[in-house]
Amino acid sequence: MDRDDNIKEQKHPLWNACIQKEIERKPVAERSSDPASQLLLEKASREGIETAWDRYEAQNPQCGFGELGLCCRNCLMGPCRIDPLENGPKKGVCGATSDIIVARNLLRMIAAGAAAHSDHGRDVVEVLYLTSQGKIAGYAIKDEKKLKALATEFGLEVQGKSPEEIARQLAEAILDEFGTRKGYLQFLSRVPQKRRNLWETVGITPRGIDREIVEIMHRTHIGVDNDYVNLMLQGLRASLSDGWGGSMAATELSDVLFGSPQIKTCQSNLGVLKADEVNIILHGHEPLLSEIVSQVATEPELLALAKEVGAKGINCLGMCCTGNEILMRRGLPVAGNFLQQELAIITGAVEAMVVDVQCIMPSLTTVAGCYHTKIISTSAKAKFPAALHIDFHEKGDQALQAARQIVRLAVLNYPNRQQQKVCIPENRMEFMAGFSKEAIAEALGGSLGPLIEVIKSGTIRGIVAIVGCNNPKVKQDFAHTTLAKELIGKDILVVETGCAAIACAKAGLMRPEAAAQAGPGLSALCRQLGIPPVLHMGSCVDISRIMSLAAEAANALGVDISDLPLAGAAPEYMSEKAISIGAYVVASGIFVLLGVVPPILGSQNVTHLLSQGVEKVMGARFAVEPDPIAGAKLISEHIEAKRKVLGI
Ligand code: SF4
Ligand code: MSK
Repeated sequence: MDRDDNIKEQKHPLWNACIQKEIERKPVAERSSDPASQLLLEKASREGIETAWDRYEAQNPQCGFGELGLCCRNCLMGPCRIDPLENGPKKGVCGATSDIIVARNLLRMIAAGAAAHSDHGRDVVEVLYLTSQGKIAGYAIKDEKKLKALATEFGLEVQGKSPEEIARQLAEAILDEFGTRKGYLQFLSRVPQKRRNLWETVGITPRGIDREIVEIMHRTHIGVDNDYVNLMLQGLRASLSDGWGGSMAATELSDVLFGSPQIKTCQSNLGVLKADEVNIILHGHEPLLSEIVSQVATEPELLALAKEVGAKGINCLGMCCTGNEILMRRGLPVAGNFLQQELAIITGAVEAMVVDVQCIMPSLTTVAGCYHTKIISTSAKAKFPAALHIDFHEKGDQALQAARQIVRLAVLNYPNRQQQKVCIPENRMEFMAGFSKEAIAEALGGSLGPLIEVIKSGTIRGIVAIVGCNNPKVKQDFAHTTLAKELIGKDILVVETGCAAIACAKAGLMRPEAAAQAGPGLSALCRQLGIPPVLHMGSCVDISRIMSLAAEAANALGVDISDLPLAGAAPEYMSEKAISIGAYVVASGIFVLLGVVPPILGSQNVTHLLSQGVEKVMGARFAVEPDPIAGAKLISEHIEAKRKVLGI
């Protein structure tokens, strides 16, 4: 198929059809705590544009069976649902109880989340493999030091070999991990021995991600695994294969290909859009697309074309985790987090929104139909009716050519901007990012030792990872920022990834000046190092950076991860990936606080297992607390209890 045939602009009936229906809307101040989002929600309301908040409110009341996790359609004797009311059915047609149905549903969510992260990881490994063989243009090995360290970790000889040869062997070894027959993952060597022994005893040492996901789908088929405890153990095992396998491969090899993040200053929020430049938003997850598009956007021919059409330049911006990837490595501005994707188009100032995979709302093409924005899909795995599709195969020079074509289309779309519809909020916030584990160690003088010392001395009480999405069930960004402020005020260092990190960046909590909001110990440490009290560690898959850091700290102290004063929190999560993340964080020994109730309350046994029983085995559990102030108190109590046991 030649390149022109790859461009398919399908005119959908909804294209150019703004939604004029009158919608009863909640006040914007109840929907979002972000002033830029509030401004654009007002604009959406005036222009009759429907957003995720409108659709959420229209869904209410949401299905009670779904909320409790009590509906099953795993076979064609169903769909079945368990009615918690006294006279309702208590078993599905096959005899499945609420325990079985809730556990199976949760497992399938873990499988989907783990698959999303790990398929992203596989794409990155495949590009490294092609790069090592010179079969792809536009990519290179940027971090040879990390490449050699990883190869050594995988038992490969690096002496006397070219970077390309090492990269080929490493890519082959990691590709093998996806369906490995050796029965364990190489990255598990990072985990303290005590925890590995525990996983072995319980029978949840993770194998290759492909195998774990297939096994979840097998076990949750009608009439296979009917023991909710046994089911949940497989859920933990598959999630560990994500956290210590697929996600870790995505992070580590992205660093090899695009460079390990270093500390830098960036800009956030919709005020980063420029009134007199071509604005291109890169949205989704994989850095493979965003890195190359942002690279070609600096080419002289494309900049000259932008001048020709009357623009002063080309402004490449990120959104969601693609935004996190390019800000961590290139320092490019991030326009917003999950709930701002529609709002970005509503500014009327976006020439193209380029998307790959994950967290991309199907509504984007409808919203774009009311403005001049082109939605350009690029992955064969994620197509959108009414979007322009430009295939971004990472082979030969096609990725480069596709990237140039995308930027060109955006530039040529600039004259179509309707000035009377343009509203760019003034809200823009500077912040520090790039806190990879290596960059943190460098800032501390070469190792994590000083960080461990300040935790031991009590200068900082512990570390909490705040991660995850936005969800219209929660006032946008409010839970993320309130929880972070409460924790730093208690001298707890906060590390973040994903849309949570973007929320705190926009709120000014990632500036060194935010040290003034921290407790005395953390504040002094931040001033001494010139860093903020809330550190941006990257995208969703980069939670693996946090896991590696936790493992390294535990190994240095000679304890298990579960002994450390650590916690995780997902105050506004919505995606199945977050369910997988929560599961591997708990299985790794870290307490997790959720701000949104997961769909498990239909089974008292599963609820009890995850909120209490699991602690006896894993040394960690889940807690649900929608109020971020009460949540911070719970976390602080947990951290102080851990300190007491450790005797620090
Ligand atoms: Fe109903 Fe059982 Fe089939 Fe589920 S697996 S739909 S509970 S019969
Ligand atoms: S992008 S998974 S909404 S964090 Fe990673 Fe944000 Fe959640 Fe997607």
